Amino acid sequence: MIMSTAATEPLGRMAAMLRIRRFEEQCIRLAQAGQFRGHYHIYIGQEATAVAACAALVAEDFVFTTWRNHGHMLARGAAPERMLAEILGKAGGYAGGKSGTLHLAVRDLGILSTSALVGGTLPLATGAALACKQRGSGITVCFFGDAALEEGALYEAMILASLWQVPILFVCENNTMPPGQRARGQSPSSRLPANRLADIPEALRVTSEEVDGADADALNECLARLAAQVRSSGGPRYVEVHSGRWPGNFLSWPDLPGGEWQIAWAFGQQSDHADLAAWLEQSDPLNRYLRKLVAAGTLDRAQAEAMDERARAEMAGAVRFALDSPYPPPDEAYQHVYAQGGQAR
Ligand SMILES: Cc1ncc(C[n+]2csc(CCOP(=O)(O)OP(=O)(O)O)c2C)c(N)n1
Ligand SMILES: [Mg+2]
Repeated sequence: MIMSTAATEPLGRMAAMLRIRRFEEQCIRLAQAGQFRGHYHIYIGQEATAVAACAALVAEDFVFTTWRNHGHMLARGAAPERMLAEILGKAGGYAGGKSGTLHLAVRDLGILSTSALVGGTLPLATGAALACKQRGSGITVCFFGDAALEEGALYEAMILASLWQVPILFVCENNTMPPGQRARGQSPSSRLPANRLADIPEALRVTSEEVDGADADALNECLARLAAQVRSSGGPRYVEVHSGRWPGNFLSWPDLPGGEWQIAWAFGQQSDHADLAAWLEQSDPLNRYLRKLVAAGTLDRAQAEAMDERARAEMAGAVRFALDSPYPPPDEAYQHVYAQGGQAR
């Protein structure tokens, strides 16, 4: 069942963003404490995109995502404790501990796949959109990073989506930074000869537009409108979301420069970490949205603190569940690995 976190009202969207922020911080803490190994990726700074996109979906729709998948899954209604247990490789996780962060999926929520391949999600999502067309209902949302535009799979998928006119919303999350502003060790920007990446889908007759990833209301309006167009026209749409890259977003080893997000930062106090302070001001959708809601009188500091307390408590509970969950027994290692005659065994 889809949970009510696919919020459409301002306070619901704020709460949904906060849940993602607090989940991701716990994830970093668990990784740094050695509770799980391998690389992982964090969605801090892009929360408003997942929340807006998932608010536009209904139960029968499909979601495809990448290694930066935690926010998409939470916004779609996945249970944080089962996600964290999966990330820790525990039996209580969505795939019994076999998928880890890089292959999280929840079929009942229509989250059919996380692809850890750059661009890998696009052909799968286009296939699901073709399935939506054939059954006559539902749409597919496909999230991917800006580097996917350097992959042939993206062009193949987008050409087919355009030729076949399938109901898919392509969401390119461009979190690139100009080289001069990028902290040492961060991912390079995509390198493409197009001046404007959003021109590329237009050339394939996929209508595209751009939106500011730090503006939660603009995202909400844009993604609701595009999802409605996909639903009514049955054809593809494309959006490029521009997000300022969060300073902790180091390749596969995220960190929390300046510590966990503080509500006080939205109420005039400044972080002592200079990069973080600048990012909070210009690019953080959460900080900016909280400030906006307070200025509009939609909520006050006490209400914001109570909302944050609920998010923190929920994620602390998720951590306890994940840590308490046992590892799967070794004799299950070969179960659910191979498919035979349509059945996993
Ligand atoms: C086909 C392929 N090539 C290389 C990689 C290694 N890789 C993992 S993430 C990444 C950068 C992706 O950048 P982007 O799509 O912009 O997403 P971001 O991580 O910035 O959100 C690369 C090159 C991969 N996973 N798959
Ligand atoms: Mg990127």
